[in-house]
Amino acid sequence: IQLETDLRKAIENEELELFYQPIIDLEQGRTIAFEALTRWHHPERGFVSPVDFIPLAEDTGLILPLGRWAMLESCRQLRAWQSSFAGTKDLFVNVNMSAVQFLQDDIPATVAQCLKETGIQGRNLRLELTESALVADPDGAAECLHAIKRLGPTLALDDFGTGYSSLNYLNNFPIDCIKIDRSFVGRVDRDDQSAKIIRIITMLADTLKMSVVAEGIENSEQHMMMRSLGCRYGQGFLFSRPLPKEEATAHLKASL
Ligand code: G
Ligand code: G
Ligand code: MN
Ligand code: NA
Repeated sequence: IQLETDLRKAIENEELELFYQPIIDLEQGRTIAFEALTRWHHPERGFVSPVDFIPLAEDTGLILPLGRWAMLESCRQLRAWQSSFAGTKDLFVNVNMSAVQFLQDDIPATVAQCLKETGIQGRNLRLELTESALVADPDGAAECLHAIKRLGPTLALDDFGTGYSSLNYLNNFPIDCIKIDRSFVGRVDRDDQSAKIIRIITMLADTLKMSVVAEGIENSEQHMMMRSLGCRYGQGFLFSRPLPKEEATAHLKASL
């Protein structure tokens, strides 16, 4: 309960902060996007992990203001980068969306508001969702995703491989990108079976004209393996941890 009160205040007082993890083109080495990840520095408890406060936010409805804040702040940051640096026209920012937001918020309206307020192009925003956002109300979700896409943003299916990974999802929803969960990527250098599964996923994505991002690349063997298995993009500690905005800005400057 105390934590809930504190989280409510943290959202109101903007005590939350976004960190940004670079997403890399594995062939060219360029940073093509940043994934925005929310961080909370609690005044007494110190750093509280999103693994703890995101479920709390979902249970209490606080995920709505938190999610709106995260999207707006990501768009503002992208706008700042685009104003500061040439060659950032195609850079985009990935924002995580929770299933609860799909059920309770009017996401297309939130997206439209963020685009209007910051002036960024819709195509420079990518929303990450998990299968759980689609299961409860598939028809409602499909309608919502199409409404989002009409505004320009693209959609990534996060943690792919961990849920039911029903191929129906790829068929019935307008998904642009598959993010292969780090549980596969983390053992691709040791486990032939994981490599085979990843190969099937990249072939499937190619056929469906979706892009693929490998999550959690931690060493150069994994990097090389993912490339050779047909995965064009990746993120992970090998390239960079999630960075506070000043460091992300320095990273971007160096990678342009
Ligand atoms: O940043 P870290 O890897 O510790 O994140 C842990 C989990 O919290 C991940 O599943 C991530 O997607 C989720 N997460 C981080 N920031 C946000 C956010 O702003 N919104 C939502 N819905 N999830 C987030
Ligand atoms: O669920 P989602 O994919 O949004 O989770 C993102 C989480 O993965 C963040 O908490 C981020 O800190 C974490 N992460 C990013 N890169 C790596 C990595 O290379 N290794 C590990 N173990 N975690 C990572
Ligand atoms: Mn994610
Ligand atoms: Na993930």
